[in-house]
Amino acid sequence: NSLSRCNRILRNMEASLTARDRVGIQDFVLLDAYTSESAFLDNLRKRFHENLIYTYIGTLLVSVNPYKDLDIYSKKQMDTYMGVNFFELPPHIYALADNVFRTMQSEFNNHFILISGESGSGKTEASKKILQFYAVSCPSTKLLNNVRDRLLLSNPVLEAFGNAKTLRNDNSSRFGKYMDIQFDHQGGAVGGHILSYLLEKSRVVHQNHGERNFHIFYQLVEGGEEDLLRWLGLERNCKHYSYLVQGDCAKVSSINDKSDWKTVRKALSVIEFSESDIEHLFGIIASVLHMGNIKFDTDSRGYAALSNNQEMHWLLGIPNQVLQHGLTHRKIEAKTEEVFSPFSVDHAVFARDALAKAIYGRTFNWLVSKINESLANKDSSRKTVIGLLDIYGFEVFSVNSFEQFCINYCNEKLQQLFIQLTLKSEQEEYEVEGIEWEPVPYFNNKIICDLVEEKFRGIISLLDEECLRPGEATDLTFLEKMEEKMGGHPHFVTHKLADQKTRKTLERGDFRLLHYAGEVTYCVVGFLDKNNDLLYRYGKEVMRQSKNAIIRHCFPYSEPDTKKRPETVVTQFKNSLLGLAEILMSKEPWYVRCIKPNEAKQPAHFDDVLVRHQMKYLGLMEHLRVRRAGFAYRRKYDIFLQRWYKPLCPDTWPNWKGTAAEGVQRLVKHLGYKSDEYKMGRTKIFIRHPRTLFATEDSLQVCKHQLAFTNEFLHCVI
Ligand code: AOV
Ligand code: MG
Repeated sequence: NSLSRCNRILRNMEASLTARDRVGIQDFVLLDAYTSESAFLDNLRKRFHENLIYTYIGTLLVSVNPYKDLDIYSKKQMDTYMGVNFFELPPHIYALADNVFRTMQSEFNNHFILISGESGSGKTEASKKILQFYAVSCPSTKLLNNVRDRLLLSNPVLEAFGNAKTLRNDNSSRFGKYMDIQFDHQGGAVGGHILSYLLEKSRVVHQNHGERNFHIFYQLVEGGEEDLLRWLGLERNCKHYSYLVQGDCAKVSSINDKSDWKTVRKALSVIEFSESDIEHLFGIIASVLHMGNIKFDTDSRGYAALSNNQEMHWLLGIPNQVLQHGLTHRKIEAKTEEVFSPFSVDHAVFARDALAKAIYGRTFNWLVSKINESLANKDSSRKTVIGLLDIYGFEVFSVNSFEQFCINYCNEKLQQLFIQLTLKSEQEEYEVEGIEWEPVPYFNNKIICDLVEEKFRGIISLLDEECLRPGEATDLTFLEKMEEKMGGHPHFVTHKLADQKTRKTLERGDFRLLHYAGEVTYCVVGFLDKNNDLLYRYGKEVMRQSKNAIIRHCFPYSEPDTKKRPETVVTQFKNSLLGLAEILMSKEPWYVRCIKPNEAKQPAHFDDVLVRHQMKYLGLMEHLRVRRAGFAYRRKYDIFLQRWYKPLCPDTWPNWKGTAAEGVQRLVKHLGYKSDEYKMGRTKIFIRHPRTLFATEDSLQVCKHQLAFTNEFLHCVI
């Protein structure tokens, strides 16, 4: 077995060396001209054209979206990558997944995989591949297979309700997702838990040209069975629904709504949604569509009255009169009595849309909690987890609004986390451990995070402040406030603040942020409304009368009422991101950095300028520099000695009486580590190359002369 393993390494190394000119290098750490951006780009391009979309920087995986199906995700491939070290086979997302899993198993601790990259770069696909790998590679029993199926099938359900076609990506995630997969002692996947982040609800009522609403609407209309549609009062024609036609692209060539509908239906039953849950769920989806078609006329007094009678009342299970009244009035607090104030037509449209968004948004949260119930593992024995983070990527459109602001802020935070966990902490650790080190400079985007989120002074604070002045504040006063406070900030500019040349590129109602990933110009219109996310109390009260169980669940009586001001949307989002950072910081990080090769979503087209730009802002060069100059592996002395390697040295086996540091020193001497291969820090040993450790790991199994062979061989080829 060991011999065949050595042979495999040999073959892989030989193959990659002989084909080096054609297929590039599989780990950037091994690139000769490693500091040169062009060499980096050449390597990525070469590999991309050979359909080799994965490349390592040490243990970080770079992935370039191929925009075509590659034959590299079969069961056979999964088997091949199981239990294999990074060096042994060409880079693959399965190798990363497998390494995370095995580290978790041997160290019995928690991990997460941060998948990042801009919109359409392949994050969601990567996270699915990882999940599929675990589903296939983990030990299975009948019980575990149940969990496995639910974990897998939660994906199509959440994608149906939370993804949509945008101009950047036909299957763009419009919510952030963090999923924990829980494993037991034997490595069986025994449960899971999903956290979702800020769904882009505004899409329910409005889509830009060339974009769609959430997939589920089209799936239902295109794929729903005849009986079901009849029952829901729906026509099999998307054009019929005003919430589906604004983007003018109900049909998308890369999407098959009919077959996706079947997948979602099947998934819902596997996740154990009852037939009544399913009925209620689609009752809601249909109601939202009907709601969008409600039109208002002006009555004799100049107020809004429904001009057409939709079937929604029946679906929502709310008496017709009550619903109509709820859509055209709001309730005003008076001391002892209830006073109703009728809406104008504009107001009624606004309230209708607000209600549709609230219904959809809350139903989405219900869906997530329902899936979580089904994934929950009730057994209290200790488990370890691997978390998968797949969030909406950085995006820029011709017009950018509050939603892009939140999404891009979120990416800014993730980049900051990446910097803290890699570039910054790595270098600080060398300092703390007293290891000599030439610092590698990098761009720290903290300055932009602060600009957005700093208390009292940041954009979020100013926006919230304006939201507290109803009647007085407008989007424009918000803009003015920002101009007042942010003037001179190197990452903020508006029409008023700009120099002459830049001013030409800005409208008066715009502000521009220089994000780590590029400039984005935001149109300030709608920021206050969207941040307030106002839903009239009366609307909620009406919903509580529904016979639809999900709606009743989503609009509970116990909801904190208007007396206490609810947190604004952006503040809730900011806090949820803080919570996420905490969750992640308590785990061991792994990274997949996704790159989009071209803007046209085309295979075999590698746009140098676009890729170079992403390489830069993702900090790949800096990461490589730190990796090259630094140490790939480090472990506390006691762990290194006790948990792993002490059997390899007669001095330390079976019991070592001295300090752990001395023990490790003896051990590595005995193993023949050369002095430039490792450093002894204050509390940890640092090992420069994975190959050194790899050889040591193997020597636990491989006999001595084979070890020498492996070591020597690796030394001469790498
Ligand atoms: P994203 O998650 O990074 O964008 P996706 O993972 O949805 O991007 O990828 C976009 C599209 O690229 C997919 O629908 C596939 O068609 C294609 N694709 C991505 N990765 C692969 C792969 N490994 N093999 C084949 N095709 C792939 V966003 O969710 O928009 O930030 O918010
Ligand atoms: Mg996605």
